[in-house]
Amino acid sequence: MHKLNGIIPALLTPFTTEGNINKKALRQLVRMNINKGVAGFYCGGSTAEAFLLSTDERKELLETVMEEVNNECAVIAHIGAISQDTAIELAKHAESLNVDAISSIPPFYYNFSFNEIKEYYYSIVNEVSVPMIIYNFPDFSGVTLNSENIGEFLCDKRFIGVKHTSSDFYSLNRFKTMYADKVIFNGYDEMFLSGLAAGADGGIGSTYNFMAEKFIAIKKLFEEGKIKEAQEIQTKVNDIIGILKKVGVMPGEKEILNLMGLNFGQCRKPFKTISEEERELLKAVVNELV
Ligand code: MN9
Repeated sequence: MHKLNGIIPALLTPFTTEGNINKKALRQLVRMNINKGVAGFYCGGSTAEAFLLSTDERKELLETVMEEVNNECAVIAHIGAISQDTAIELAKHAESLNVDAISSIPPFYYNFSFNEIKEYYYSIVNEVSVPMIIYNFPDFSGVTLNSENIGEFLCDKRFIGVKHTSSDFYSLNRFKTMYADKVIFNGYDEMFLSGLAAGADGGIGSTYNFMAEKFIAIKKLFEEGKIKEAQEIQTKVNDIIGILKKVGVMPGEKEILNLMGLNFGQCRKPFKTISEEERELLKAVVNELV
């Protein structure tokens, strides 16, 4: 198994003008990031528009990424779905491709009880032998997994970590303190350094798609104790994330990749289309990055 404690882009999904997955562009993005030295990829998550893709498209996405990665770094496959059966189907598919780990958001929308959420996760790990990373993202899923809930999973060796997309760093610190051997990922890129300070082993993020080198540098500086320098890069990164939040994070990220010469197209509807004015703002970001 590859080491997971590093910078892991949560891959965006490129679409052709006809609206199909653009495999060539996806391979280019993967290659660009392997060359930058990322620890691996998170495939098929929120950033990939997972819940706007069909089950077959989610499989196609992972197959393409696995082919291009060719065992050069880790791949974590997000297999989460509101339907337990679909999640199991995707988990089996991911296992057949030899991914390093699977990951899942808790089942959402129906306000499932914690017992139902446990049933969901255990039904998946009982069907496959690939380890699971819990994806805790209360802002989007509407489901909050507290440290007690997370503990109920992490005490089982099949659950190897948590992707924590939350500004609740107290909880992150508790997970890491109680389960030191598990891998804890920071989820919000704008708080990466804060996540490291709370005990995160690495990060999984969407802005890593086009500026992984900045986060690799923050992590290195943090480990060397150069906090002021790490903070300076985090602030620069946050200026860019501020612009993305203004124009719409995922449509903005795709436009940045388009401007960098990768053909990422647009997000699926109902995501917005970037306006000419917004494109100008993003051009300034790209000019600063290269
Ligand atoms: O994977 C990402 N979350 C989503 C985590 O895309 C929904 C983050 O990388 C954020 O996009 C990023 C901007 O808020 O931190």
